[in-house]
Amino acid sequence: MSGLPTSFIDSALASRVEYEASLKLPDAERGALEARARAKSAAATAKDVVIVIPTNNPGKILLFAELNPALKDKVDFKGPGDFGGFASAEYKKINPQGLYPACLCSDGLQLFESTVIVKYLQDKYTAILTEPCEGKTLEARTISNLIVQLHDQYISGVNCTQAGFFSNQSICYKPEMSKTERAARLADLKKQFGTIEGYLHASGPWATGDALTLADISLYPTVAILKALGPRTILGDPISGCPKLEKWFAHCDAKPAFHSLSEKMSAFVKPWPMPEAIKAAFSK
Ligand SMILES: N[C@@H](CCC(=O)N[C@@H](CS)C(=O)NCC(=O)O)C(=O)O
Repeated sequence: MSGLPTSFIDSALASRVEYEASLKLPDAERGALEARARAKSAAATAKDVVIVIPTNNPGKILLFAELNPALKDKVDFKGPGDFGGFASAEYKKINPQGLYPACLCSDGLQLFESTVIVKYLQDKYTAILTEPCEGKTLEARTISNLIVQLHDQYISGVNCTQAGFFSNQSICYKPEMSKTERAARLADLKKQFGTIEGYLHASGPWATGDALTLADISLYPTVAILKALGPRTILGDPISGCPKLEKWFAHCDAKPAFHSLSEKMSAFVKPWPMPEAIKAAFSK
């Protein structure tokens, strides 16, 4: 078989013992062994690639990376254009839901769902994180999990990918939604923020107390994007009437990593014509 290494120096195998043992194998098996070892060593040096658009669900990963500068050497961010464009067949091979974000991990895993991806990075890179976003107490970690769940299930996520199904947050930008559904989702969105208000730490400054958690990383991008969209349409200020959320948001927004994400998302949604069109149609 051509292309087989003729010495240990040329081999991808990790030790001389392994290399010498491989010489006793048939060529095809040796070739496969060398190929696996080459792939492993390439993956060991490769970065994770997270595919994003500048909106709130991918925003939690962008924010986590911004808060943990050492991740710059470990994670690259790419956009839809690098994978065949929005909802392309190529992208759907990575994320069958056709939604953003997704992650091509350096170890070969392919992931989607923003919370799964952020937890993967949190777990994989524990040793180099300066802001691990993990609560210090059982209570903080558990309330953080609850807020993330409320956020992902009842505010930002759509749990059916067939046409005509929507998340609560999309009342601001999906014109196809019926008026009845939009009114119900508007009430529910307010209710969910009210529920989160009840679980927010009384004195903060972060969602669950004195340390950043995934609750902050998940909630901030959503409140920020809805603060940009809401006043243009039927929502208004998404957290009006929630004083703890208002105080928490101001605390986050004063931090450059948070504010710069908010600015990126605001610039992305600024040209959208949908919010005003929805408002006009809703009042008819
Ligand atoms: N539960 C998913 C939600 C993903 C999601 O809805 N992403 C939005 C961006 S914020 C999206 O891809 N929207 C594109 C579309 O609706 O066509 C997650 O957390 O990753």
